[in-house]
Amino acid sequence: MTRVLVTGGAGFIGSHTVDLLMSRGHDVLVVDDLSTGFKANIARWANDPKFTFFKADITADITGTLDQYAAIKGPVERMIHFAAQTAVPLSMDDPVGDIRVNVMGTVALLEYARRNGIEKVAFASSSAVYDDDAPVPVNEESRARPSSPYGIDKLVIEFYLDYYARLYGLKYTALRFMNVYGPRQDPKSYYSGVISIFLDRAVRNEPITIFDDGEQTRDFVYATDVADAVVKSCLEDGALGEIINIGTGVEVTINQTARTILDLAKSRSTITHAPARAGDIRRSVTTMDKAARLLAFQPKVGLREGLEQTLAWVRTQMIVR
Ligand code: UD2
Repeated sequence: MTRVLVTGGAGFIGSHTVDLLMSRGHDVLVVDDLSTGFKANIARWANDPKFTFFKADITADITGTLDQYAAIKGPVERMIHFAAQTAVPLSMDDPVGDIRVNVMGTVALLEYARRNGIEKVAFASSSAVYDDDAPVPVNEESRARPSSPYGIDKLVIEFYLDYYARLYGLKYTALRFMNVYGPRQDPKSYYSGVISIFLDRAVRNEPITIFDDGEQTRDFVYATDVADAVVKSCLEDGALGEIINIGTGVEVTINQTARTILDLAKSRSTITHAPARAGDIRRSVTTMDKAARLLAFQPKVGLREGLEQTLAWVRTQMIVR
């Protein structure tokens, strides 16, 4: 059993990763400032002796926190790094603030990792690093040319990981996520994922807005499948120094996605169209070869099943409100 630090572990994808690690008996330390994560996402583990939560910001010095944990449990052995400012539009509004959290916060963690002999780091990167004109399907060799400070941050961190690997022998795997969806994705901000927004509107029978003609495509991957890839890349010693796309390889239009959601929810929501969102890419889907070859990664949850499960969760949230 391994002691794993999960930064951003109270967030959407982070908490699914924590669930998987805990269910396999690992000792998990979550560091999260709860800026976009929720304690409710990890509440089920609160009384488990193998679970520790520290509310802390990665840009503050968390060395003391990690040392405190090490004194009680033993040193952190592996790290999964999710903590970040994840909103693309916010990164455009405040690129300096974005670097502070995403780049400087990460480099501080990498310094901790190499000074304390952390065995391996798994990093949550993004398909936002790719050129908007990348070939379809996109693969890991496609040109990286981010269209946002957020995408630049993720690419810069990949370079830092490579630097730490070469200079200090730090082991790592970076995963570039496609469009992740599932329970716990917050629909309430203007940069929320499209599926979380559509499901939220559908259960309330409120109109949904499709930008452009709706024939733009995405590769939607379910959160527990992403958690599976992350845990593999953290705990297995393969895929060293590799960058791997995590998606499904299935390209779906926004129109199809909307129709499936309205159908599953038996919703009376109407669909309205609005002009294309600035900077939206037209088609996005990944090849799966590298994830299959290096991580034996195979997504288990198809879109319809994933939408059903997410819908069930959205309904439980309506009762709570
Ligand atoms: C995703 C990531 C983003 C960044 C980017 C890189 C999510 C939530 N966002 O943005 O972080 O990595 O990829 O390219 O994964 N749409 C509608 N109606 C709505 C909302 C969205 O039609 O109410 C459309 C939108 O125009 C787009 C598609 O749905 O064509 C997906 O939008 P999104 O915001 O969920 O994700 P995306 O791919 O723009």
